Amino acid sequence: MSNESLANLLKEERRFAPPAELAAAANVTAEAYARAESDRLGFWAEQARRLSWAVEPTETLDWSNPPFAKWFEDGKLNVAYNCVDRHVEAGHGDRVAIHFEGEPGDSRSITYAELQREVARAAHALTELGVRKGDRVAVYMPMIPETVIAMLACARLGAPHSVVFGGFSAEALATRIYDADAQVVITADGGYRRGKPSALKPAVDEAVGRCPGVRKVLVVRRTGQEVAWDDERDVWWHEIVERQPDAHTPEAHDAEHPLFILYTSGTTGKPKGILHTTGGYLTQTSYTHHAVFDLKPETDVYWCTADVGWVTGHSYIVYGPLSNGATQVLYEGTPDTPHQGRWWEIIAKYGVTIFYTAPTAIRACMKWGDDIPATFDLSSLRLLGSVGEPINPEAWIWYREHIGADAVPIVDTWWQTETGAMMISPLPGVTTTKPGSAQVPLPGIAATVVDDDANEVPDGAGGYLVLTEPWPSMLRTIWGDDERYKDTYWSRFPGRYFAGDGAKKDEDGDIWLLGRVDDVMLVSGHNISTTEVESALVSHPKVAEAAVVGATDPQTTQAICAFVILRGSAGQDGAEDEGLVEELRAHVAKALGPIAKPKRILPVAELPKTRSGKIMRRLLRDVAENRALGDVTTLTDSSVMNLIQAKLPSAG
Ligand code: 6R9
Repeated sequence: MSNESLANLLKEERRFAPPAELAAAANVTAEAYARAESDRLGFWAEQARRLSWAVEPTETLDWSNPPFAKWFEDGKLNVAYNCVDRHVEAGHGDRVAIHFEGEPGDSRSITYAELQREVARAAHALTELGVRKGDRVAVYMPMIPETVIAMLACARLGAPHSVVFGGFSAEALATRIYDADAQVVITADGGYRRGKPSALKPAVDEAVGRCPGVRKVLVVRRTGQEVAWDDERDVWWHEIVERQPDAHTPEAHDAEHPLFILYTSGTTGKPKGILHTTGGYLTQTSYTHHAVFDLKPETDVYWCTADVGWVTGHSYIVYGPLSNGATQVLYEGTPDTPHQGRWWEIIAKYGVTIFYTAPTAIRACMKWGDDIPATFDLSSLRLLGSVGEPINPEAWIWYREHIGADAVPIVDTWWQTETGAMMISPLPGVTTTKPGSAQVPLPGIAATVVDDDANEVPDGAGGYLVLTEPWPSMLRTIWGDDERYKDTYWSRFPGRYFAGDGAKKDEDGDIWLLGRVDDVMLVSGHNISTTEVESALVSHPKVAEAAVVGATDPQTTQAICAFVILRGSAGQDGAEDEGLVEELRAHVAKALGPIAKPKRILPVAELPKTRSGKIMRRLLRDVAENRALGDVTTLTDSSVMNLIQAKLPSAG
C-alpha cells in the first residue's frame, strides 16, 4: 500500500442482535471485556486455570526480550492429558469425543475413554519407534481419527508434530520434512476423496527418498490400496499400535516446550515453519473455543469442516474442542460427495449444534442452490462460524437465512496460523453482529488499525491491522529463523505485530478485514481493497464468486480486473455477453462509487484456491499482466489456471 490510506467504500447497514435465550445462558458475557481491560495479564492467568497444570505457573508473561514471548513459563502441563485423560477422570469417559464419518459412508464413534486408550497406545508405539521428547514427527494424513490420535500422541511425548496437508505434493512434503528435520513420518495408504481412494504413501516414499534423516514411516491402513513397502523403514499402524499397553503416564512438559510446527506458504520465499508452544497455545485455543462457540460440552455437537492440516484443524478440531471435552463430528470427504447435500445430511444425522466453516464453502453452497439445504432438517443448529477469508455480506446473509433459519447467530472469526487462536470475533451472547465484519478483539486481545506512519486511524478510515500486545497463543518464532520472524512480523511497525491484512474501522470502531495488503489495489491514487469490490460483485444475483486484482495500467497505475463465477444458468447462456459485463460494472459503481468500477470482467468456471479455500490472487495477477505463473504448489487444482488462461482473449 502507498501513502493513501485504504478507501472505505462499502456501507453495510444490516444488524442482528444476539438471541435472548443464548445471551441469557452464554458462557461469556460483556463483563469479560471489562475484566480483561482492567488487568489483561490477570485475565489470561485466570483463563490458564481452566486447564489442568502439573505445576501451576506463577508467572504470566515474560516480555523482557521482545518479540520473543514466554507465557506461563514456570508452569508444567501435558496437552494430551488436558484434551483426553482429565475428562475421563472427571467421569466423562462415556461421552463421545469424535463421531467419525468417512466419505464412503462408514462411520465410527469414539468415546473419551476409547480415545484415551488409543492415544496411550500410539504414544507407546512412537516410543518404540525411537521418538523422544523434542524430536519432530511429520504427519501426512487424510481426515481420519488416527490423525487426531497421532497428534495427541506426539503432544503427550513432547515430540512436536508438523502436519502437512494430505493434498500437498511429494516436493512440498519433502521441503517441510527437511526443514523441521523430522525423523519419523506418520501417514496412511490413502484416504477417500471425491468418491475414490486417493493415495498418500507414494508421495511419502518419494519425499523420504530425498530426506535421508527419516528413519521410520508409520502407515495407517485406510483404503486397503496397494502400497510399496520398505521392510526396514515402514511399519503398519495396526501392527505396532494395537499390541501396546492401553495406559500411558503423561509427562508434564514446560509451558514453553514446542507443541507443533505448521508451515504457511506466504506469497514468496520458502515456507515459514510457524512454531507454537504448550501452555499459552492451549490456554487461548481452549478459552476462545469456549467463549466464541459458547460450547456446552454435555449437550452440544460441534463440527468444524476444516482439514486438520490447516491451523483451523489444529486449534478447532484438535486442541480447542478436546480440551473443553466437546463431542464433535470429523468428516473425511468433500461437501459434494456423493451429493451436494452431504454436509446438511451429516448435520441432521448427528444433530450438530455448532458449525464452523469457510466463506469459500458457503459460496459454493450458494451456487449449488437454496433448495439443497432446504431438504434437510437443520433445526439442531444454534451457532454458525466462519473463518479463512473476509466473508462477503451476501454470503453471510445466505448462511444465516438458509443454514441458520434466519435466527442463528454467526461469528466471523479473524485469526492466522501465526496467532494460533481466534483474535477478532463477535461473542455470540454479547455482540450485535454486522454481516461481513469480525468486529471486535476478543477479551484479552489488543488490535487496531494504523496508517503508513503507524498512527492509529480514526473511526471510519482504513489502513493496516496490527496487534498491539502479546497474546498467549502467539507464534514464538519461525522454526530455525529468528531473524525472519522479527523482519516479517515486527519490523514494519516497531513494537507491534503486523498481520499483513488491510482493515478499516467503521463509525462504531468495529473492525472490517479487507484482505491481504499485498492484494490491495492502487487506482488513480486511491487504495482499494479487493474484498470490497468482490463483495459488491457477489451482491449481484448472477454472481456466485469473484476474485479481483489490480493489473498494471498506463493511465491509472493499476486497473481493476475481476474474475467472476456466474450462478446457475447465467454461466451457460451468453456468459461473456457484453450486456452482463456492463451490468456488473455498473452494479459495482453503484455500490462503491465510480472509482471502484472494474475495467475488465472475465467470467470463468473456477478460481485458483489454496487447500484451505483462499483465493490465490497473485496467480490471477500474473494472468492479468500476461506473465508466467508463479509458484502453484499450494493450489488445490492446477488445471484451473490453464482454463483461465485459455479464456483470456489477449491478456495485458
Ligand atoms: C485461520 C486462518 C490467515 C489469513 C489472515 C486473513 C485471512 C482468516 C479471516 C480472514 C477476514 C476472517 N482470514 N480469517 N480474513 N476475516 N474471519 O485462516 O489462518 O491460513 O494462516 O490465514 O486468512 O488474511 O491473515 P491462515
